[in-house]
Amino acid sequence: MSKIALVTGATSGIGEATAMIFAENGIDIIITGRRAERLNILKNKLQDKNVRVLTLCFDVRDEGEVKDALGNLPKDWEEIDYLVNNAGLAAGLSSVQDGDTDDWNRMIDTNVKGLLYVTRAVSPGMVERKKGHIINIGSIAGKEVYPNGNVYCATKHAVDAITKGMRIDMLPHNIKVTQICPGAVETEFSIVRFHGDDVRASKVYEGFDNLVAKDIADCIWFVVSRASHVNINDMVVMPTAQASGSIFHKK
Ligand code: NDP
Ligand code: 8X3
Repeated sequence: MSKIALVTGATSGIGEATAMIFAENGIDIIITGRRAERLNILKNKLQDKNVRVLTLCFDVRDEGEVKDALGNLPKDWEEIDYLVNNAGLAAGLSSVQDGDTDDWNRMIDTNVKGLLYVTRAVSPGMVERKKGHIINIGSIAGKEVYPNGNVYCATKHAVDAITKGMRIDMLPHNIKVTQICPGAVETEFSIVRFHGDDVRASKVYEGFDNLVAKDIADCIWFVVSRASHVNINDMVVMPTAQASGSIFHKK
């Protein structure tokens, strides 16, 4: 029987590329996000790879929606092998004294609480079956703090801590837990961060070779395709031209 992966935030960027690499490797795939139309378009592309695809449209911030979607999976989709907690965002880039509390709530609710709600719904099945692999998408922003990154960095530091905690909790149950921490990847991330200002967003990636979503999807595939006794705990992946959250070598 083929394995099953669930990727949150598959309507764009890293999640979409990850769904594709799973499909290319014969993994049946549950794709989630809030944009139903994009999920359907992606479903068609993934099915071309001859795998089964289930779309689930929900907001990870809404505990009820998460429970509803993941607590009522069709029988032949229940046994999830890989959970990729990818859905997330940055909103705004400003000092704490100038920060927008709506932005803060969006980031905390999505990046921290959303990841927890999804994991709470999926992990008991893994524990029961004594197998599974959870991959959390952290960030370089979860390893250090950069100017005006305050709350986004805090949410990714939380992902870092939650990942370590999960690994301890899952240890007796034979479940692998990995964190992948990318540097700058050009996706819709900066457009979302700057509230739709795509000119400002594109400037983030000017003057150096940024990562692309497939670079991170390749890393995710690497970690899930190791032998059963090997777990990659943590992976920090940067563009060659990026040394830290805020130090870039730009042409
Ligand atoms: P994108 O904006 O391209 O993709 C984000 C995805 O998250 C979308 O599919 C979006 O789907 C989903 N999402 C956002 N909010 C919610 C929500 N409330 N409920 C459900 N799904 C949601 O960005 P990336 O691909 O770059 O980001 C993916 C992850 O990678 C994030 O966790 C981000 O923090 C992290 N990351 C990104 C880096 C980068 O430089 N790009 C670097 C380090 C980490 P929809 O809008 O349809 O709901
Ligand atoms: C996303 C990339 O540069 O904002 O996590 O930390 S960055």
